[in-house]
Amino acid sequence: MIRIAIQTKGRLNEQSIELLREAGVTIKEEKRKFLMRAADFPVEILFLRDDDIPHTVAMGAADLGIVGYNEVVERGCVVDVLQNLGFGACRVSLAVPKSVEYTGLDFFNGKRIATSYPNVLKRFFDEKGIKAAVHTITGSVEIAPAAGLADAIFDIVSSGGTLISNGLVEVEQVLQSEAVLIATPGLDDDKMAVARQLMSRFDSVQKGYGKKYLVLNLPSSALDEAVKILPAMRSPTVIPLAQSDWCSLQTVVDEKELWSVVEKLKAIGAEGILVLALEKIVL
Ligand code: PRT
Ligand code: ZN
Repeated sequence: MIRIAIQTKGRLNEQSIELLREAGVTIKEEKRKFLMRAADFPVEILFLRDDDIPHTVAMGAADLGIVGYNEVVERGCVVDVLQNLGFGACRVSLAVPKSVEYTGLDFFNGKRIATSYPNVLKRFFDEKGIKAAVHTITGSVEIAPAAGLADAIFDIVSSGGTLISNGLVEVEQVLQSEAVLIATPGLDDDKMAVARQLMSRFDSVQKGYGKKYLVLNLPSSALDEAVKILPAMRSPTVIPLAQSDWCSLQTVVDEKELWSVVEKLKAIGAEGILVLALEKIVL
């Protein structure tokens, strides 16, 4: 039995549960407890505040954890980061009021900076030789400059909307983050085998993120051109149709390229184009 800690509620909770579910680890949602056994895989799920996950995994009270990389770095706990999980992307950045003239890192010398990530910030300032007063605030860091509590902030940014609505401008990106799978250092062989199995399943789920399955009919004469348009994993699957000069083509397409690919295929005579959801890619 392996124990994996995930966030109880908050931004990473739903996607952590969803990733586990897609990897074949399901928990009965209706009666959520602090510690739950998965129905179909030798895993126990421990629900914690994200702040507590790195420490819990470092001391071995949970074998694995799903948490933002920013929390791992901030807590400074000794854990192994096994895998990036492809969700919860954000950055931890310095931001200043848009009214000030920002001329570079020297700006922060002698300034007061509000943050919930004091350790990451102090380390960054030490590396850069900046002497600033770092004030730790839990909660709404972005209101600190307007409230006269700080000259600048160091906080998580994702879309940037929160900064804009508080009259702040992002000036330095210090740490890139996303949800990661962490492990207690030196897991025994049995637990590591389960961890590897989970990692391989997570990998398959992630490979399916942002991908679509495309099925279409095409005049056989346009096949060579279609193959050039399609960025298939190896090469598209081609199936002959009853009408001898036509074929059916199946392939995986990145969602970002979907419309441009579809339009190019239509231009060379493709018909009956189906775009289907793709769940996992097992390589
Ligand atoms: O209760 P608990 O302690 O477990 O949760 P929490 O409130 O400390 O964390 P939570 O749930 O807000 O975030 C969990 C993790 O999600 C973070 O540690 C990050 O790894 C990740 N993440 C990804 C984010 C964001 N994106 C994000 N946008 N965490 C917070 N934000 C906040 C940010 O603090 C700021 O207030 O969103 C605002 C900025 O967002 P934009 O889109 O306006 O730029
Ligand atoms: Zn937290």
